[in-house]
Amino acid sequence: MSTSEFGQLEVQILKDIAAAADVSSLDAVRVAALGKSGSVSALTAGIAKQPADQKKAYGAAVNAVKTAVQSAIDARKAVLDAAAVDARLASERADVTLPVRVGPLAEGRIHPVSQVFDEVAEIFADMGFSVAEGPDIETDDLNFTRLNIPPEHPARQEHDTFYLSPTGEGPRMLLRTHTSPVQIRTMMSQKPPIRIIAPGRVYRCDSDQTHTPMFHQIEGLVIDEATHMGHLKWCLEEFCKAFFEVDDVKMRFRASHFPFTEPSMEVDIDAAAIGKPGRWLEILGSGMVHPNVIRNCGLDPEKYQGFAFGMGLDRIAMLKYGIPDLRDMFSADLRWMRHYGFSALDLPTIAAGSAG
Ligand code: 2NL
Repeated sequence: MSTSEFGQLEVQILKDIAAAADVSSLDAVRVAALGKSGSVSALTAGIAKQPADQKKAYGAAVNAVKTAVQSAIDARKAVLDAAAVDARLASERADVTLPVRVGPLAEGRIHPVSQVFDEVAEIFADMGFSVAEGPDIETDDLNFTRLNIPPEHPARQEHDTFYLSPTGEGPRMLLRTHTSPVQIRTMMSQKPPIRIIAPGRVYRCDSDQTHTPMFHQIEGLVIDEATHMGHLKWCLEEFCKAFFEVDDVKMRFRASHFPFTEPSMEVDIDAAAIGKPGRWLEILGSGMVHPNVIRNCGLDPEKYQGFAFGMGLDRIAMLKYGIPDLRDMFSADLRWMRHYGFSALDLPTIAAGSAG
């Protein structure tokens, strides 16, 4: 073929490219032109047969055809790909308002403790708190000593601690009796301001109608340079209103004692919040972090103060959702889960609370 005939070939191939209606027919055109025995590849093979003085011009003409064909293919492929995506989007559109189909997603349930944790985390996230976590197996130092509970302190007995067998190496370990060690770790490793909640499993050797050897706690900690009790009261009041989904909640702060806070307060709410007016319900313990605890974590108590609180997640789940017996929470009874569990698709929000 002479170079004057290249134009015709190119026009024909470009027509075929334009006519290709889908990616596979475009690919057939590509193979017929640029494939091993394609029409354009045949021209490349012809370069060697040209007289020496025409080789260069012939080669350049072949390359021009090749480039034109390749770029036309690329352009057509982009158009066809985009059309294929549009077609998929049109045909695979999901109607998210349809009810969930029967199947695992409709059958499965979120445990009330998980549900309540998600609700609490959402409420505190809105007030600028982040979630901190730590190990279930802790040292005596982080679980007790740094919290202003030295060895031989009577509070240690009240905690009914599970100790691990000594290994002969390092300090004797225990199962944490509260999530406070998470806050201790945070104070030891981060510079204030600190605003965290620490949820998790805690362990105490105690078992009856209202106690299980493992239960869930959520503690909160705020450390800054001018934090006072007004902040604590506002924060807990906002939490109670949001959690129990009421516009107003009557609260009572009762003087109490914890080694790690001074002063310490237990907080009760009027049970009107759960539809049973006239009774007080204890929902959490709180206080201003003891200066010794701040000092024990390497911070200067003259510069930093803050507040902390702790509550039983299982307990507030029972109060909010009318669950009668704590022990059923951990019995893995599917009938119980069907009754008290939540659908995976009911996401908790501040506006809607549990939503169902
Ligand atoms: C309760 C009482 C409380 C705390 C927990 C705390 C943690 C640090 C420093 C100071 Cl690192 N305090 N935690 C404070 C007051 C009460 O929990 O009755 N929980 C179920």
